[in-house]
Amino acid sequence: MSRSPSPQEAGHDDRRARQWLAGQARCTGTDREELLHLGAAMAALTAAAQEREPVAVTTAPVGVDPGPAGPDADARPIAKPLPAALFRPLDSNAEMRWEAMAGQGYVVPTDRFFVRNHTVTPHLDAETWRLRLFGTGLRGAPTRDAPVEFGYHDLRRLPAEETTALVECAGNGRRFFAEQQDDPAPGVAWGLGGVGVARWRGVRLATVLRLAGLTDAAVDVQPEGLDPEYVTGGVNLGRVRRPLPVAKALDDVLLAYEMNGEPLSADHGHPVRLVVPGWIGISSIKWVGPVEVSATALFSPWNTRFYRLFGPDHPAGGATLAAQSVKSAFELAWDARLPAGGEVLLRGRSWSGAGPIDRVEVSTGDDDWRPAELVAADRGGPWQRWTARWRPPAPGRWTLRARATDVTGAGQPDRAVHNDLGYRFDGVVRHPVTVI
Ligand SMILES: Nc1nc2c(c(=O)[nH]1)N[C@H]1C(S)=C(S)[C@@H](COP(=O)(O)O)O[C@H]1N2
Ligand SMILES: [Mo]
Repeated sequence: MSRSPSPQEAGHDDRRARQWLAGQARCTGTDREELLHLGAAMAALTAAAQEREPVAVTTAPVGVDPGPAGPDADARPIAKPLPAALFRPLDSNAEMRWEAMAGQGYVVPTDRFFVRNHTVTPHLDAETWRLRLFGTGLRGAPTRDAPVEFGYHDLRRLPAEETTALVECAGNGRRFFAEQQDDPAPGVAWGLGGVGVARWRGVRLATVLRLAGLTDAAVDVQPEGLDPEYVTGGVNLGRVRRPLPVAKALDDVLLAYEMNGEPLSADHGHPVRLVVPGWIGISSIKWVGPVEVSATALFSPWNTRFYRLFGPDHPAGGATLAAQSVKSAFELAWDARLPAGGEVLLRGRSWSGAGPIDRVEVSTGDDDWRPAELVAADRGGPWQRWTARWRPPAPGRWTLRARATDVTGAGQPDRAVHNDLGYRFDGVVRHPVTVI
């Protein structure tokens, strides 16, 4: 589960921001002559591409959702059960309770994996679903209405890959800006449960892009979700979408159709989603349908308005959200009750978007920091389990703290740096417990 070095989102976004300011952003019109020229070449190229690819037939069952037909037929924003022992609901989202990970293995079981929905979970039929690639960065499919298409079974026949990757919402931990720093930020009030690690299986986006006729001119790849369009403040911003630079798209990005050994469930992107290892959760577009591949830079509200760092501590126009920050969580309920008079084994996990965790320290009192014991098998992976022994000196209220440092040397400060939209909380969280 090692993570190969991949293009840094920060560099990409900064380049895009400069191009944007310089007025190089794509305008919507398509050159008619180019369209006709490329359109003629498309059919031949698509046919040739399909012949080239070795076909490994699989007999895996198709995960057809039993729910009602049509994207908006189900009024509930989240389809799976949200038992109070596993989740804290937050509007159309649900965060995992960290005590739900106590006694679990490395990955988060799908029944307790957090859900982040801008609108509602759609119920899509894998049999009629299509991945539709188009754009000026493809040979022969310049426009949205004449895409290169792949069906679910087409993807299943392509070479499969499996990766263990972490998905975390950029706003995870936002609640603590208000609770610990008296600096509230608008948006979903995540505790630390907007994160999860799963085993994802699918086909590399690179494989599909090459089959679709990717050219050397391609710059950005923008997947779009098939969930309802996102309306905020009375403005329809269209489908959830965010561009990726082509270098990242060709690196380690997966078009996933399985999560933890099962076909993707409705809430997590059935039939197919992107998994973009190391990048903030919004990059991993669920229910992907159209994919624009462009020879010029692409922009969406999800990389210009949202998921940027705004505020006095950041450049005018905002800074990119690069890899996720360092965080640590105890596998304990908030206000957990722990038994007095004996030794308690505290368990937790730490993670960082910038690289594997190198060390973790735990405090149970006034700055009595001591090293936690790391689970050796997790070294180098997307998160790190750890344990620490504690003998509570007396009954009463205690505050537990954990702080991690990743291999790049990034750690967790006592106070996270402010940004207006409350992303990237990396402060040390004060976790209250009662010893009885
Ligand atoms: N189409 C679509 N994709 C989406 C979203 C969405 O609302 N619509 N939410 C994004 C965000 S903000 C996050 S954090 C992850 C969450 O993935 P999960 O719900 O499987 O945990 O999905 C991303 N992909
Ligand atoms: Mo997110």
